[in-house]
Amino acid sequence: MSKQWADSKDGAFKRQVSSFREVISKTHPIYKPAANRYWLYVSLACPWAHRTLLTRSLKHLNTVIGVVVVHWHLDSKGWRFLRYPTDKSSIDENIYHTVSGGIDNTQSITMKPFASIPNDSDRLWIDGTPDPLNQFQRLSDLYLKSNPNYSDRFTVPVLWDSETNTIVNNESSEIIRILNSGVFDEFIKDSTTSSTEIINLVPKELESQIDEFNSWVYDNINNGVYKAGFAESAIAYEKEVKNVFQHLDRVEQLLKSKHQALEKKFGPDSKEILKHYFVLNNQLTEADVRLYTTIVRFDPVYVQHFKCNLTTIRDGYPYIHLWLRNLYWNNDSFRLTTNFNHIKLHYTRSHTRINPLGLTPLGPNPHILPL
Ligand SMILES: N[C@@H](CCC(=O)N[C@@H](CS)C(=O)NCC(=O)O)C(=O)O
Repeated sequence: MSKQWADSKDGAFKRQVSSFREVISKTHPIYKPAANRYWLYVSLACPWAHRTLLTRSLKHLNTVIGVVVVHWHLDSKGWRFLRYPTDKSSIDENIYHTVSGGIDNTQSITMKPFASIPNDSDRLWIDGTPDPLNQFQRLSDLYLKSNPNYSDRFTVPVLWDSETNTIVNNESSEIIRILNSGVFDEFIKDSTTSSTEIINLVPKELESQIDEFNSWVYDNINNGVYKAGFAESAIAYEKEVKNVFQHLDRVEQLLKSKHQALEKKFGPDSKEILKHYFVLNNQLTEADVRLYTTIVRFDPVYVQHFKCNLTTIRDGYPYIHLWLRNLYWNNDSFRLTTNFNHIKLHYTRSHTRINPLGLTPLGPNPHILPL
């Protein structure tokens, strides 16, 4: 199996290519659109899985696509689920359809100090969920059920078909396009939502702009922080960390000119500004979704854990910081799918090569500032 760590001679980190790449569509011979047939297996810590959970929520698919949440601790055998309760009545099916993915997000507020949480903690709906479909113990069971010869890493997210018991797709960028494609719109039960109100995160006329933005953001920011954090030589680390900040500067400039244009249009103190304050075309798109899952982790984790500490978002990037807080505080989907406890515990306890003692830093306090 390939390693999570830097493999190459120059100490640079290379991410593995995903293996399951099917789509769901009316014309697909196997994977037809349906309600309650497809499930997302996610980690609330993982920025790639977070994209899919966020898209599911923004598209009102919480009652159409189920969610299983792995325990935040990634051990030597990979991701695991919580033990399936012996008392089955304690499994409330509805819990799989909540916006935060089956985890009560208010736990973030009432959670114990990090020091008292062991890595094998087993708090149902807090540390993760069981797998209600097959009662599997490990994410690897899904991969091996789909392909007994699978020999790569067992990564989240996974889009799973409960009818054929196979993985449809394990590449987050493709899963979010499937969820956005509209194939599930007819199954949305949310009576307050008409199909015209369902957001299209990749409108045709913006597709090439979104792809172009995603491509440099992925390489230099989303994956850039991993390349800095997993680097195994000072030369590789220094090159990558500078590169991350050069590209954050680029996003900052873009958002600054956006904000200035909106101020001109609506007046400097207008409430309208934040309603249009997104990275592309004054509307919420997939570009915001994909950038958000990295930026929201930046100050709490990437600054210290991945040593991306030339500055913080809150201190060094006022326009990105405003954009981040606007998404988090003004949009339920962003806030409720963000779980700082899973995020902090996962990175600091699972990457023992970076943080051998597994101590979880308490700060920053708060994890995200008010708007
Ligand atoms: N290309 C994948 C990458 C997913 C990925 O790297 N997930 C990480 C968590 S952040 C994972 O599951 N790692 C488990 C492992 O390496 O054992 C995607 O975007 O879907």
